Amino acid sequence: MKNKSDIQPTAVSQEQLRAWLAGLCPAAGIEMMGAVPLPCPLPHRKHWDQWIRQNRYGGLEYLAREPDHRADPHLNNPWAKSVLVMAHRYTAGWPANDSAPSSGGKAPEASSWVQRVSRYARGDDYHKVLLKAMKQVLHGLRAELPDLIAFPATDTGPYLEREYAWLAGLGFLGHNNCLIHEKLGSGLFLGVALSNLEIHGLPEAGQPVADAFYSMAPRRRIPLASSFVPPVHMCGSCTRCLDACPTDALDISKGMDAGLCLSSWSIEWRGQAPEGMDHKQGGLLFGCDICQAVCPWNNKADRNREHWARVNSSYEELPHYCDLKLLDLETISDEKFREFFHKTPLWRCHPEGMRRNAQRVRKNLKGED
Ligand code: B12
Ligand code: SF4
Ligand code: SF4
Repeated sequence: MKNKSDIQPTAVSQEQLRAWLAGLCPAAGIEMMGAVPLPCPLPHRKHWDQWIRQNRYGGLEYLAREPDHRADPHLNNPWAKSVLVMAHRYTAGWPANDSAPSSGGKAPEASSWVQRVSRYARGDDYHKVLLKAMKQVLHGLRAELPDLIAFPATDTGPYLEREYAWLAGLGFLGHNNCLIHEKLGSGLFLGVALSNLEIHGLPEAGQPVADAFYSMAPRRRIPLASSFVPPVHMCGSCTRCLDACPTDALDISKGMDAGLCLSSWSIEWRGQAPEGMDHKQGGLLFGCDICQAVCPWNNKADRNREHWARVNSSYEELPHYCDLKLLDLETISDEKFREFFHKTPLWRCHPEGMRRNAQRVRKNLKGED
């Protein structure tokens, strides 16, 4: 690898890039890809600073570390000319009035597992799947542009992935905080890659584009004038996600309070839920999909699911461990936890987190197994 200070830009036109990506992305399982030029002032920097100041990061201390570098990757990487952004679908949408929001419409008969575990955590570890797909696209690009340098990351890098995805035209930012595509909904994982790609013809840095360079589903039927600036959100007067959140974690003007989000308690935290709030977790064992399941954009995506290519089957099929009962999980040994969940997203909560979650849910469900 070159010393980063020696990295030179490599130029490409938007048109050329679009043509290459039309072949590379579908072959790799990437459903959308766009780019944001660097340096780039973040339009929501003010919101984000306020979010940190108001301590809404729920004890996830890494989010508050080095805010300037997080908001501007160019500070540490002056060689970088763009952030490439990719999206990878994990679900085709949520049916309206889903009685078990994590279920994909199959619960309760099919399996209690699908009622209790967030859909994003159903299949293989997405960090590995998405990273592999991103590397495949970058490898293909490098065959055309031998001087391309790009460092892919998903989740783990200090990047505000949703903000970049919005700027790159992959969707809008909903009141539920998710990046939502008008046709594909929000069941999307995001990944970014800092690159030395200088892309000609992008709008001014800090301004969102109307659509991605590659998308399996164009955002609008009629291609829009290049001067069109897409809105930040397309929620209109809807507040369904805010109303449905069991813990009131969402706020339109302040963003999410991550300390109140069931995803934090059940996945990220090692300790207990906030005092007196155990019951709010209801029957959700790992993660929470409620604010996505009630979203009309996801309900619409679900109605149109047959129209689009299928989601990677590993995310839709039930995992082999889906028959595990709450009682099994409440007492699961560290070894068994490893045996079942290593290389799956559930690994993230550690064995003690899984035992705690199962105990809490069993109590909430009055001993149901
Ligand atoms: C920390 C984290 C969490 C935390 C905090 C979530 C949060 N809303 O901030 C917890 C553990 C709660 C969480 C939960 C989930 N997460 Co998470 N999470 C992250 C992570 C690592 C950082 C997010 C972050 O920086 N948050 C700080 C806030 C302020 O930033 P933000 O949400 O990105 O918001 C930006 C814009 O929305 C914008 N903005 C626009 N308007 C406004 C208005 C206001 C008032 C504010 C404050 C901001 C704002 O400003 C922000 C900064 O640019 C990202 C990966 C990454 N590196 O980005 C994944 C990520 C956001 N998570 C993801 C997923 C899938 C989930 C879950 C669905 C998992 C689950 N089922 O349990 C839930 C969804 C909960 C929800 N409704 O947001 C995906 C989102 C994909 C998508 N389509 O949006 C990401 C991108 C991971 C990935 N690589 O795919 N997550
Ligand atoms: S994921 Fe669940 S707890 Fe978190 S904000 Fe959405 S509805 Fe609320
Ligand atoms: S439920 Fe309504 S308010 Fe929430 S993100 Fe979806 S459209 Fe926006």
